[in-house]
Amino acid sequence: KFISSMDVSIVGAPFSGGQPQGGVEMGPLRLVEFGLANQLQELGYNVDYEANTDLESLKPAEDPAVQNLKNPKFVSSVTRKLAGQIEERAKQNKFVLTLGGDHSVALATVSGVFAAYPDACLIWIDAHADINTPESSDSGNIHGCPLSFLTGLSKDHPDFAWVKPVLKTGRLAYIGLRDVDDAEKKILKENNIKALSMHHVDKWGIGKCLDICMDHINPNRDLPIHLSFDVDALDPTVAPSTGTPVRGGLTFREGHYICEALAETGLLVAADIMEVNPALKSEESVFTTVQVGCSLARCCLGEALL
Ligand code: HAR
Ligand code: MN
Ligand code: MN
Ligand code: MN
Repeated sequence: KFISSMDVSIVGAPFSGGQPQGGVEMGPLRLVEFGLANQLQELGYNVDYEANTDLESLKPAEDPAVQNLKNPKFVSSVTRKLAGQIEERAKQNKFVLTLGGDHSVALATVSGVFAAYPDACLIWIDAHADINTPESSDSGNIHGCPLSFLTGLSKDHPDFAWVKPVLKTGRLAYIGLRDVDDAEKKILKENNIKALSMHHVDKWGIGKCLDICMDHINPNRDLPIHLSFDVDALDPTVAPSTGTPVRGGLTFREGHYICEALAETGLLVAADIMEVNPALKSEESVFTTVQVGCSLARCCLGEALL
C-alpha cells in the first residue's frame, strides 16, 4: 500500500484548450455538483477540493499553432500549473482524483503523479491512444498527444520542454481502443506498448484484459498505479456526453470492473476522470454521463469492495 491515509484530493481541471469543443471545461463542476465529494466522504474519506476556477486567466492574447499544435501556450501553462498542484498533493500521501477537462490535462496528472511516484505505471482507458506527436497529429488537438510527450517520443516542442519523459513505454497499457490513427498504430507497435482494443475485450473478457495489462506493466504487483479514464472509452450509450464518442465501447460493468479491480490491488494512487462534456447532447445524456463519472470515481476508491 502506497497510500496510508484516508485523504482524497479532488483537483478540478476545468479546461477545454486541448480540443475545439467548448463545454468540457464544465465537467469538473458538474461532477462535484452531482455530489462526488460528499459521496467520497460517505465512503470514509477526508476530501479536499481545488476547483481551479482561474485557469482562463492563463490564456495568452495570442497563441498561434506551433509545430501544428493548437493553443500550445495555453495548454502548456495550464497543465504546468496543475502538475505542480498534483505533485504536491501526491507527495502529501493523498489519493489524487483529477476531474477533466479534456485529456491534454494528462500532461499534468502524469507529470505530477510520477514526480511523487517515479516507479508508477499508467493504465489508460480510452477509445483513442492519445499518443500522436506534433508531426503525426492530423487535428493539431493536444488532447490527442499527451502520451507522446510523457514518454519522450516528442521532445523538441518549445512550449512543452518542461514535460519530463517520466513514463517508460513499458509502464503504459491501454484498454478500450477503437479509434487509433495509423501513425499512432505505428508508434504503439514500434515501442512495444501493451495496447488492448475492444476486439481484445470481446475475445478475452475484461478480467483477462486487465490481468494481461498488469502482467506487462506491473508484473510483481508492487508498483504504484495511476489510472487515466477517458469516459469515451465507454460505449456512447453509457457515456454519451463526450466530445469524440465512438460506437462499440466498454459496457457499464466493464468500465466499473477496471476501477474496482484496480482499487482491490491497494496500489492505486491516482485517477483521472476525463472528457465529461456537459454541453453536449440532452440534459438526460448529461445526467447519465455525470452519474457514471461519479460512479467510476467511487469505485476507484473502493466503493464496490466487500
Ligand atoms: N487521434 C485523434 C487526434 O489526434 C483523435 C483523438 C482525440 N480524442 C480524444 N482523445 N478524446 O482521447 O486528434
Ligand atoms: Mn483521451
Ligand atoms: Mn478519447
Ligand atoms: Mn493521420
